[in-house]
Amino acid sequence: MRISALFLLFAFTGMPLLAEDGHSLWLRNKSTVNVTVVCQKSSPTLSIAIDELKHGWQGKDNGTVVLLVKKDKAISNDGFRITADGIQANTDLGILYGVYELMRRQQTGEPVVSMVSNPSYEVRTLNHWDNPDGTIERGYAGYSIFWRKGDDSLTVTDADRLLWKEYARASASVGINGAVLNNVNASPLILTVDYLARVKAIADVLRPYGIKVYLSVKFSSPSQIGGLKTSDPLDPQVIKWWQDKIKEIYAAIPDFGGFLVKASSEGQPGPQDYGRTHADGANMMADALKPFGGIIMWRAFVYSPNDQDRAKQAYTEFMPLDGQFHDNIIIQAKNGPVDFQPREPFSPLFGAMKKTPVMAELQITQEYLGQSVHLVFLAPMWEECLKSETYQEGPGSTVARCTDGSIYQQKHTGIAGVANIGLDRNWCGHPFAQANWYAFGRLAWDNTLTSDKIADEWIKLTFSQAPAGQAVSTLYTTEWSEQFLEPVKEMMLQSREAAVNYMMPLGFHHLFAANEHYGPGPWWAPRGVRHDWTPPYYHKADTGGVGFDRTASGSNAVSQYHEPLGSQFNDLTTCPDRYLLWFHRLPWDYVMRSGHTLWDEICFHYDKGVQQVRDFQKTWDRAEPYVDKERFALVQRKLRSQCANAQVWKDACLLYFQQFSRMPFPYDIERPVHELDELIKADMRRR
Ligand code: GCW
Repeated sequence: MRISALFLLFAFTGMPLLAEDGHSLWLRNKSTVNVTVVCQKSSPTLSIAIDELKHGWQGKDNGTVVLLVKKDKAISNDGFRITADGIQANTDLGILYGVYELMRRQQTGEPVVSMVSNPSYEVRTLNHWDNPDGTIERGYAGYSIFWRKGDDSLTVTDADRLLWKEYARASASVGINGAVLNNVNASPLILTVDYLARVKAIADVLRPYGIKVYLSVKFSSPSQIGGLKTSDPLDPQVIKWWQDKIKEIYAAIPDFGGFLVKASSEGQPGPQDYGRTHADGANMMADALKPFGGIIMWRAFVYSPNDQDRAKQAYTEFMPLDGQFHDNIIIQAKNGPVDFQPREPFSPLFGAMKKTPVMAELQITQEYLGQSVHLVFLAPMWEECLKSETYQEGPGSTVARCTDGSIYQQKHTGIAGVANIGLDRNWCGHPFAQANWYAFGRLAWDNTLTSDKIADEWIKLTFSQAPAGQAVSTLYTTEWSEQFLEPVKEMMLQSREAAVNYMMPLGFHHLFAANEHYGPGPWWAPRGVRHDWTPPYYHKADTGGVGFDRTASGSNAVSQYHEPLGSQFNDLTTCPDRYLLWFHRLPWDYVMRSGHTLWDEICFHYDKGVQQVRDFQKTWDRAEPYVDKERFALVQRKLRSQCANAQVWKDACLLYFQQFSRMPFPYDIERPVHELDELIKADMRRR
């Protein structure tokens, strides 16, 4: 069977499948189909657009494309229009985006029709949590592409420039237009002369691709590197220090984007150290950036080990400040109220801050979703968040519409993704993790896209290659679709729910082993450790039951959601199962809508999660004839590890919780294969 399929493919394409290290991402198709490009203007960005067309054109042989930069009111910002003749846009960058759209349509076999496309958000930015020494916080694909260790770490080489260019191209091809070059846990070093010289070099390479650079800054920089006694945002010398620093940056990088700030959060310095508010701190920096057109993205990821439910704290702290932020500030809030868990309800700040733009921060790097080992396609998670109904301005007030300017008058709109990119040859560690970079860009451009469409595009672009002189879309035969595209797409679309099932179903959250956030650690709660950093704080399991009571009689986090949502979450009969233990604490024998007890339902979910990964293994094995050897083998290996880890998750959680439920496993689930003691010991040994 395998041999004949391989033979068929060989016979069909007329060439063997090529060796593939994954470096070309979704940009693999090169063409020898001729095209004439007519463009009256010239610029570095337009040269890229022309070059892309010449090398990737998959339309009619000897076709002609006209690129026209011309004002058109229907086109906004970076948008474009595809016409029968070619592409029209207000800006050169709009043309480049139009070229990528046109080519994506050709390469995926989607009809090229007349259309206008405008991005959902103005700022579509990657946040790199890269440190000046080249390490990456929560990075699982090697060291930083921007920074490195060593004496000559700041020397810019041709190899650096090439890599940055490839990165910029890939990002631009999906519409990303910003890059925050360093970790939000920022080193003050980044604002020193030598580092700024490298920032300028990066900006110069990224510029023609329309990618603006931004920096994360440490709030205490004036006292740490400026020789000042304080970093109080209301101190005139501090204000002057920031103004001078910003002037210095813009002298080198005239289109610098602005700052991303993590302040008064997880031990980072901030305005609260000086008795000032987030608004005082953000406004001071924003005012200094304003004359240059820069913006501040101020993070709302704040919580302290106090008596208030962690899930409530960002809202409690930021809502009273609504209306106080200057107009070049966007509040950047993680998708959920806690911290990038496999599943969270949306952050109640979306839509609630009506006088302040709020942007979603999504995490592309899979800190809590199996890192670069598990195959987890994240578009369904982001789609779930973006399409969540907030009811803030009546039905239809989805998170997407509350953040993209459709509902509120906002001077700026944005969306951020914490990047999963490193020096690994395939950029993201796992071939399928590339799909998450791709998906982030596509959703940032169009927040109404479905995960299904994004997966479809990505698979076609990533796993098929046009034979010389032939359009790639001719490869998409019924056989290819049925045997490869559809099953692999199905696997991707199910993968996030599978991870939720084997890690944290039914509203469980933060059951992770400490620090590394990969394996399970529901037991982990040593004395002296902040309670809000331990899993028992979140699951609260004992013989009486399990779950976090966030109802009106508990922490009342439900009250932060607009009606009717607050009541829906509060009421057991209307709270969706997927958020059950997020909002409710229930006895183990509580009878679910399904008729099962809560305990049985928990068992079924964990069991199902493992089964799903086993099915992914089979799906992938069947895909072998359609994939190059290298990527096939790598994904196969990773699925094996994912499966082993899913089994560990299931066994650890079920055996741990069984100590409290004191109920047997339902007979129709597979039994655990590990001992709880063994798993706990192994977890402790890793610390
Ligand atoms: O999820 C937590 C991570 C930290 C991260 C922090 C944040 C950059 O474990 O590594 O720090 O969130 O988002 O600030």
